[in-house]
Amino acid sequence: MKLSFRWYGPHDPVTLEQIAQIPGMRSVVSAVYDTPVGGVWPRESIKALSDAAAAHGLVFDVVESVPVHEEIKLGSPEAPALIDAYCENLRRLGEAGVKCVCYNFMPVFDWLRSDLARKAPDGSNSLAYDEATVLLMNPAEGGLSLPGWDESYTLDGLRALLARYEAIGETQLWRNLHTFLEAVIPAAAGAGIKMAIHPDDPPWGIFGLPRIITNQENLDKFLKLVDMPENGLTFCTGSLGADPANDLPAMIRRYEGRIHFAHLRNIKLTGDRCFHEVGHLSSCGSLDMAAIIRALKETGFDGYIRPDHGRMIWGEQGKPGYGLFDRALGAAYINGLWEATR
Ligand code: DNO
Repeated sequence: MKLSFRWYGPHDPVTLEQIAQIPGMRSVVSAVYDTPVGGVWPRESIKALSDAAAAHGLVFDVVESVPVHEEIKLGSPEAPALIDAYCENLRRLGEAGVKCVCYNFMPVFDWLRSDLARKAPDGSNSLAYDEATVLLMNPAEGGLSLPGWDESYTLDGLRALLARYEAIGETQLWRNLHTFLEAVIPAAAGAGIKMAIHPDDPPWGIFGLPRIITNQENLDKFLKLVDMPENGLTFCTGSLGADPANDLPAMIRRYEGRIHFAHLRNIKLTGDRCFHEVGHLSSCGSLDMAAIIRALKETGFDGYIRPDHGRMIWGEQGKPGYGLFDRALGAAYINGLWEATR
């Protein structure tokens, strides 16, 4: 496996020097953040990321994310040109040595939480999700704004978008995903890139919006849409693990060869559709991290792993989920489990 770490670019309070000091660290996971969604990334911006990583002995070979424009998910007349632009990004990234691209196909919102800083008794805080609280918020009335989302929506724009999705049920979303994959997967293969779709987080529909990358049945269906190794998964344990019906080690075995990127983190399930994020250690939460690593090891996984969201500990302030300290502890724990299953 190749150990990696997400870095939000030169404005990230976590520096590449700090990342490079984590034992076993190899790859930087990043993206070009100043091109609007749907645009083509300038070659110089891609090169700047590679150069910055190389200056710290790291490799920039994983992108998270090349975002998918809403018009593609909606399958509108603008979709074909936007898909062409997406493919052009893949060609440019391939030329720059990128091997894996993570993306998602969640309508309107990316990951969703009800609390970005839930306090734990030990003084740390972490991201939390409580469906009852989430359902009290009404996005069409400006009742909610969370990071991780496209913050460029105006309230009117958001309302209009939500209304357009009312006509798009799951069946149409699957069709639009299929159209996207039929163009993008061959382009990725030609560019030497493996595509890794990120599961929906949490893995169920919300606010009436369809969500389809959620469980084994749907992942089976997804992988068959374009049955090529380049059409693969980001196996995010925290996302898929929020549904206790998902047997994570069994799914890892089932998808041998199709998992290109693993996001490892632990969550504590405290009720139906209610959970909070915890330290990576198995005993801190509801997921058996050792069994997850063992399944990856036994299926010959040689893709990228990154510690995922961490808590805020030791007084660190920063981007929720993406501080240095707890993610570095997560990386050390992953290294330990990996070494122990040698
Ligand atoms: C959250 C991340 C997601 C992920 C995207 C991939 O922290 O795991 O935002 O990057 O869904 O497209």
